[in-house]
Amino acid sequence: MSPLVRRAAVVFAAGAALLSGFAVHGGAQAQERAADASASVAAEAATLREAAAAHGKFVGTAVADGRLGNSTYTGIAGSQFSSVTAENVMKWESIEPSRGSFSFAAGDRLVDFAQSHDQQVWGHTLVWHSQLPDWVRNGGFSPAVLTQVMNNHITTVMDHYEGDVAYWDVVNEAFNEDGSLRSSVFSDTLGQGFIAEAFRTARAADPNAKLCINDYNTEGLGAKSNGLYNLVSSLLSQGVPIDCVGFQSHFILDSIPSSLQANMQRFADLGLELVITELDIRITLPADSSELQRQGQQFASVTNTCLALDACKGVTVWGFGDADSWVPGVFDGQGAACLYDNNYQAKPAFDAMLTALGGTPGGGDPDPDPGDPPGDCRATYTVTNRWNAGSVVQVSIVTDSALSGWSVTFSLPSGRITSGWNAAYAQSGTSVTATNVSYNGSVGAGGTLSFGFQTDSGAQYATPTVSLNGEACSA
Ligand code: G2I
Repeated sequence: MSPLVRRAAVVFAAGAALLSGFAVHGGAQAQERAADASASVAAEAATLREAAAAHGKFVGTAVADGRLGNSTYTGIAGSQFSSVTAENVMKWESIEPSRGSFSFAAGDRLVDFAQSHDQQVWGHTLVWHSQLPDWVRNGGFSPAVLTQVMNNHITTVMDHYEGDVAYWDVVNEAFNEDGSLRSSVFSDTLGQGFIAEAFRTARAADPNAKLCINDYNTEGLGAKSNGLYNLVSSLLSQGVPIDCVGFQSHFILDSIPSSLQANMQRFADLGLELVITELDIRITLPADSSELQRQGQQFASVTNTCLALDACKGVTVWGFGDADSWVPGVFDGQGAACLYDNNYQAKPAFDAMLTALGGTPGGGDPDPDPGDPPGDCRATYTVTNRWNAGSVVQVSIVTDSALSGWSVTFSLPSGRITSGWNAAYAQSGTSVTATNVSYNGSVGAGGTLSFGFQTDSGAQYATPTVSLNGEACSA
């Protein structure tokens, strides 16, 4: 999409925000009408983004570039979220892998995805000690040259995405746990002044983008958040253009800081916008159902904290599917940190977050695919493995309507099901009925259900018609 068209999309989003602000501030009657309208929208909302929009907030997700070809993934990313953050592709090592040579293709893919789904783009991240190419980290640059290298990176990237990216994490993870400044090529060479320099350069590059400082373990009151608070207060008093603070919120089950709201409030009192930028809640595996329920309550409580603060503009989760999460790769034996499970089935956390936003799990029917009649479904029936006396089949169905409980029927012309997963199976002659199990019965509108099984036959046969709750799905 051309930069001009992209710019128009952001201007439109800003206009919509202004309009809703006007309604809320336009006198008591208008205020009541707006509140009524919000309440009824939220009551019917079956998606996170609709429910959040009724409060004037966004709900975002990190997006993994490598998943943009997976339609289950893009279906959820596009329908549930109103903001997207590049999980990796806008980081320095991806965008300027060698000095002065910029590679925007992957970031542009995300911007195009966002624009085709009416989403905001959150830029992540300009100045960070990690995922920083060696030519910067070990470049041995003098302070003057490193300043020029940093400013050139900020300016070139922000110019490219000007009008497309609403918020930038300008400086990421600058603090140690004790609240002191982290050692990095930037702080070691330029001192703390690199932070003010980065923000001033960013403001000049794109005066309309909101500029944020983002960190982890700064969510509750404590030494690290004190360090951040003191620095941000002092920079603001010097006129450094900082607009917002990102609280990453990579939490551990049962350890959400009790001072989250009090801490966020003191930053709000500085006049800043606040955002939960990378929420996930990890569990020691395997997660049992009581842990998954508690995880849901904790996603809801973080969401409620954002709802309680006018300054909090939104909540972004760091990926929505457990299969895509960074957690298991970094914390041995931990995972299940997201809203959806490994098969993109909504977990209790999804329902809890939606409910906290005032939406109704399984409610409403905001047909995500308006070309199709409501209630429509599309099925994929894939034989993933076949040998002389056996086969493995995976079935996935995208449903336009929300489901609370499902039953899928098809015929298996040859052989019998010997084992299966993610459904309960009954077979009578050639007819098979697969029914949801306890954890995957509720599927939001636009969501996907999937299950699989093994048979004792290696025969080849044409793909059968698959029906969902009595209605034949298209293939
Ligand atoms: O570590 C979790 C997040 C903490 N805050 C800043 C975020 O940017 C960070 O995200 C993670 C990504 O989720 C990972 O996907 O940042 C990691 C790098 O620090 C990302 O991991 C990297 C792997 O380490 C690389 O091996 C891999 O090549 O992802 C790269 C791209 O897939």
